[in-house]
Amino acid sequence: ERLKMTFDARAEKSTNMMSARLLRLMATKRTNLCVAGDLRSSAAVLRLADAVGPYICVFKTHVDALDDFSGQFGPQLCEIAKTHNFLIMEDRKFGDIGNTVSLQYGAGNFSVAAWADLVTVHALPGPGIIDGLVSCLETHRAHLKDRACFIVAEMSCKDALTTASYRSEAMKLAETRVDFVAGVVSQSASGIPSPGLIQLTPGVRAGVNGTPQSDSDGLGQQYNSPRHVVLERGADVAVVGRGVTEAPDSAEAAKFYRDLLWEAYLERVSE
Ligand code: 5BU
Repeated sequence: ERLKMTFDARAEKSTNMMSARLLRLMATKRTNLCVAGDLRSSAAVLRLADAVGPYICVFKTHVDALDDFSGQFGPQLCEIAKTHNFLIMEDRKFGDIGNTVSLQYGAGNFSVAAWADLVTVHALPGPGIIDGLVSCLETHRAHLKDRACFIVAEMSCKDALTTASYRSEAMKLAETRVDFVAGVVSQSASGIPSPGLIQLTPGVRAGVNGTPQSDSDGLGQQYNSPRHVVLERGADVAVVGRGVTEAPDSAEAAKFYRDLLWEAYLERVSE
């Protein structure tokens, strides 16, 4: 069964080069933590990536929320990713027709395809959105082999419209396009069709130093504990944003989350 398999064993079953690469990275580095670097300045995001780098498998960005994005951001983040051995995910949540996402992915100010190993994609437009992203990589003739996406099958926020039937259609889309799909963003493992697909789960926060576990942020985000998302909801990679960025010491916090998440993973695959 998928959830009982080790990341290494699942990498063997993987049909996508990037999911295999990420699963092996997680197994080797012994971390299933993704930190969401949702800060306002490029320098602050780069500083954060460098500080949490030793403890993460993926660093997740929202570059359209930066006050001072410049063309140097991507290459600088790639340098830090190389030093600490993690992948970069731009959480762009593409959601348009193929032609438009192809432009948004490869061009514009952000040139996401040039520096982000992974991107997130809404399932809403159907298979054409994957075709659009792949065609962008084909025309640029670069990165065809070292890029992949995660399909947003289910959102973490309260009253999200990602219903059970939407979720199951999104899973089908993931399965039919494993050439470019490395995994799904989801709050549970139900219906994930293949052991090679990676479940990324945001909405994770723990009570630190005796402070109580918060279960929401006042704007619809819903939080679960690291242990709960890995053991009860099937998270392979857990995303922690403010749990790390609002902590007094982000490296300490990342280490704390890494330990809790990895321990939960070991418990899940043990026996
Ligand atoms: P937080 O600070 O841990 O709440 O940040 C969560 C991050 O994950 C943030 O960057 C969101 O944009 C992202 N996210 C999410 O919270 N829920 C979802 O369903 C998806 C992405 Br998809």
